[in-house]
Amino acid sequence: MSNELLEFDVIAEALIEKAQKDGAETMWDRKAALKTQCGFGEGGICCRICVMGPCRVSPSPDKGAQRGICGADRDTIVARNFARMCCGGTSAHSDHARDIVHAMYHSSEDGPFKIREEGKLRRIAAEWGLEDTDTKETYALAHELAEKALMEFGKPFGTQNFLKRAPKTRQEIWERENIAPRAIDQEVVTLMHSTHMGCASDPESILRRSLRTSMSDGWGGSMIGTEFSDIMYGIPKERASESNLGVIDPEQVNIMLHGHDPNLAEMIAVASKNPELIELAKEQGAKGINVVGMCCTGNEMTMRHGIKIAGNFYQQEMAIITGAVEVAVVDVQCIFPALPKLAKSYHTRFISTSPKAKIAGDMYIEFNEEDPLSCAEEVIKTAVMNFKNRDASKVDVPELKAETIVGYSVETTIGALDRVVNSQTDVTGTVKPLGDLVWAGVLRGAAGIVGCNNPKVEHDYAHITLMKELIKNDVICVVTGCAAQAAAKAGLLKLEAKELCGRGLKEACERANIPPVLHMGSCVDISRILHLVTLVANERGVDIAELPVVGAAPEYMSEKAVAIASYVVSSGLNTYLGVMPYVSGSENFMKLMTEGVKEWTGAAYVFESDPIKAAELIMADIEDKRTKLGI
Ligand code: BF8
Ligand code: SF4
Repeated sequence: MSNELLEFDVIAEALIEKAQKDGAETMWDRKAALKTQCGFGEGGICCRICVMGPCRVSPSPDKGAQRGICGADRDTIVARNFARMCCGGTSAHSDHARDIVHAMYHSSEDGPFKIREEGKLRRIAAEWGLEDTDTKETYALAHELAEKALMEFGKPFGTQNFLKRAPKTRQEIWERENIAPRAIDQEVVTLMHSTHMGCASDPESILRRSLRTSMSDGWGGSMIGTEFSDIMYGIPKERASESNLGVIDPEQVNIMLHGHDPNLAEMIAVASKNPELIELAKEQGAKGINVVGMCCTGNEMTMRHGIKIAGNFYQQEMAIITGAVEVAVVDVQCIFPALPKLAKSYHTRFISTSPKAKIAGDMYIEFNEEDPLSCAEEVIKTAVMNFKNRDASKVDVPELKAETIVGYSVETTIGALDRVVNSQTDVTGTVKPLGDLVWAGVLRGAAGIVGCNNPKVEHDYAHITLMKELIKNDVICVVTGCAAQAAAKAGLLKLEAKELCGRGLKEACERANIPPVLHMGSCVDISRILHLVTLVANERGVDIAELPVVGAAPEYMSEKAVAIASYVVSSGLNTYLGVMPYVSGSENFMKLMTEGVKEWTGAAYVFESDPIKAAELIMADIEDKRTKLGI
């Protein structure tokens, strides 16, 4: 099958042809079967919030039905649908975080969940106002901090603890605009309530509440997910890895980890080193056990262990189509329900592990926090024993893979920045060198480029084109999620990528010995970007909205990305979306998103599907910010 949306991806076409030969169905077959997608859904003007509907209203104010049966007009319907996407995204990130906190609550000296970063544990405990953080026994403190973190989901009073990191000006804006998020569960529940039939109909109020709910993701759930994962599993450090389907090794037992939550993945990483299981693999004729990552689990694992990245969202099917994956094991989020059926076209066993994401047609091995290693060992044993079932005639692994450097947590990035200063005379261990580079104009600014793949967009093209345009113009890029994996595959996470940069960024990369595009982790790790930007704003004594920094999601598809865009805008950064969310049916709501919100937060959503044009807009935005700062 030839598909113009794949031209940028040099190995996809061959694998899709292979799938057809193997009688396996892919997302492209399903996309074709769907024919034209629904225009009402696309515009966000179909309401099925109550059972008097569904009510599809006209996108035009001049003809057709103007209101649903209850009287909701297109502005209300679009706003409510948008709000519910923010709820979905916030729930996903935050419930992930809750699982991490639960694991920390179960941590112990001799159990499978341990505290690896005692310093960070003590720092965050102090930041959150716990007592005796210097002296308390490690696990007693970890349990106390975990309990406090669980309260962030349901505390009856107060706002999210991490908001205090932000510049004072930003905190005042959040208070003034009533978008400072309270308990995470409360924000989601209250917005679901607001958008129930017969509740809020004022689009402006619904958008404000959507921002507040999304804020409970960015500065709540996601930030907790990142920081607590670091405490338990380690702060990511600079390290080498490889990326693309070529990391699947036909001579080894291949286990593809897919999903998001590092709890399961970490246990699999541990269990895959069990000498008995490695021996068992050898007895089956394999050279060893090869764990590879897909999507955000891949990001978590490459950031902390250098585990190789098999691919991003859109490649989850491709990996199985190689015919060399013994087990695809998943936890939550971004997992195609199509995978069990696809796996049956090959020898692959598809294993789900989370009761929250029980997938029809799976083999189910529940991940139990109280005995996590047994699930991991069973997964690996299943993979090892499945090696002999491979059909050699169906094995075809593309050779393509790219070297990559990963691991830019905030801490590691600050460490790298220390290389550009004179450690004898200058302050080290801060973001000051980054601020200096931006203020001096060596770097014009920075862009956080994040998000998914979407078959509405040529695979990886928008990510890579935007990144290349920006680095050419001396804008340093920080990336997470599937955007980071796109960058990795395209070679943008290598030191050599400096050759694609403008003079200033090239020089900065040489002095700091970093690539121009920095992998900051999974999608919850966008909180690392928020944190870094916050540190720079605080160091310079300005608000986040004043910095020459933008957010972008060129190929996003998920509700999580909608929540992300909303908390990034609320944090003061203009956010460039390459795919239209379902809001085009309401001009008024679009105007609120692109203009109105600017008056509240100092930033707005920008819709631009062409990455070249988006880059031009971003450069103009960055230069405008610089002028206003007088730099
Ligand atoms: O949280 S970028 S496709 S994998 S949603 Fe999913 Fe999108 Fe990838 Fe991670 Ni994020
Ligand atoms: Fe129709 Fe109103 Fe019910 Fe929505 S809430 S389905 S617009 S009647």
